[in-house]
Amino acid sequence: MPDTVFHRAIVRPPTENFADGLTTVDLGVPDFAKALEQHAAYGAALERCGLMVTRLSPDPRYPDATFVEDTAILTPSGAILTRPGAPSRAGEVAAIEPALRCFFPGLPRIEGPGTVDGGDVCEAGEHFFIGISARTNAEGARQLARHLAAFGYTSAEVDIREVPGILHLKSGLAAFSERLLAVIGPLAGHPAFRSYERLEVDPAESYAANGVRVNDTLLVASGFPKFAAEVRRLGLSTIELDMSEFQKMDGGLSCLSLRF
Ligand code: CIR
Repeated sequence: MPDTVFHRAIVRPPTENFADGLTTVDLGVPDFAKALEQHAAYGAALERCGLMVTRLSPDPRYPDATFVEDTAILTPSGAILTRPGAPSRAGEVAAIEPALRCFFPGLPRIEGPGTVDGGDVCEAGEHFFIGISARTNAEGARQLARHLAAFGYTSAEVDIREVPGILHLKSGLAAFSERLLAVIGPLAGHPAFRSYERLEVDPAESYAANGVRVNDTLLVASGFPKFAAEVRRLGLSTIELDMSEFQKMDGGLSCLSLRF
């Protein structure tokens, strides 16, 4: 089964109150103007990868709404609306639903008490890893696995609750192909990844693990030279993007778009 080919992406630029969003890191207050610039560069990079990019309006009701990835799971066979684990983000799903309905008429959803953040869901071809985290609970993971199975996909759970320093599964894991994963050390030995080739990310560069494959290109965060060199050694073409302002809000490359 070849890797998924992406044609479109949905993004939402940050709002002026972006700094009021949730964060667990202590990297300072994000600079709004710089965040807008970085977001524009991100959208342009998706276009360079051949995607048609839909830019939604910034939504000041939800300071974290720029992290659109958390609101839905998109697959070639259909989409699922999530139910984010942070109460302040719950309304983001209804806010994005109309845009998704243009492309996915049937949209099953995660129902309470289940919770799922899209950042906890990593697609590797026809197999999905589902993180159990502070945001995604076991009930949400079970519901999601059932929806994915109805679409013809398999899945495995990965409990990250004891893994320090990561908010979501994809804060420490990326699928660069259906066979190759980039993964942080504390997750590398997880049985769910046993049959995969693994590129273990240097602990000093763990943020770099949240790369995004967009067709033949990998989007990677700039400022992680060891990781960039390893990725180049694998023969993958990359676009490096400055993510400093989103990193301050616990966000990475994958969270800024829904790709399909
Ligand atoms: C949050 O805490 O929900 C946001 N500040 C960051 C969400 C990042 N999303 C992601 O990794 N998928």
